[in-house]
Amino acid sequence: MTADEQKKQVGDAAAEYVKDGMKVGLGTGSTAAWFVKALAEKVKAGMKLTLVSTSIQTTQLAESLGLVIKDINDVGVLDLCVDGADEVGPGLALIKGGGAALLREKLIWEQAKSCIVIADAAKNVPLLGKFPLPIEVEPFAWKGTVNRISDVLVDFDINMMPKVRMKGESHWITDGGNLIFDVACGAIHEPAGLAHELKSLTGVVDHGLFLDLADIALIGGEDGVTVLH
Ligand code: ABF
Repeated sequence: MTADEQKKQVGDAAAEYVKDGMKVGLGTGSTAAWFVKALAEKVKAGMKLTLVSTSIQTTQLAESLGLVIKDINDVGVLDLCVDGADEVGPGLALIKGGGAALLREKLIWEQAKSCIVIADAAKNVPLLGKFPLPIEVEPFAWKGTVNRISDVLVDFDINMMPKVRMKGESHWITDGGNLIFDVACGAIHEPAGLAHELKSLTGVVDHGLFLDLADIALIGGEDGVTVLH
């Protein structure tokens, strides 16, 4: 199975967790897109859902499929959020943010009773860090913030400089107007400690470490979907 076939496999599988009347958060990325498409089929067949989105990109996809996206401030606690990831590590520790949607994703995850992460097999790793860690930074005085981030990284034996994400010639600005810096950590041995220290820095809005947030992971593969707890 190709990675995309696995992404569809787990997107379809996640849609089976959605029941009529649920309030559901829609994730961002190519795997989450398969989930959105599967959900659109259920809604076409009569399922009634309240939906919120983690990005402009997902909102545009959902609305193109005839789905109605509500304002997260109008819906209260969500029953479920389904989203992709860049890496799924031990204890369902995740790296997310490759799609530059980490802040809105994390906010919606925090408002959901249950979170399901969906990923192709290659995303399932024994140690986080091969995928560069995204860090969302306030644009004002960002150079000072990057220096503070670098100091924290050194404390965790990560001697790599944060690299601003570019889209063509311009700095990639997130849906919320912030910058994304990627750090090629190589390996993250203390995800909780690093997450705490990064979040404490003035100028850091958030980061791509999603810890103790996923309830289950659906991992695609030749032999079917593996459910990780
Ligand atoms: C989004 O999906 C991002 O947080 C994550 O980086 C990305 C994974 O994208 P894909 O499913 O296309 O691999 O949730």
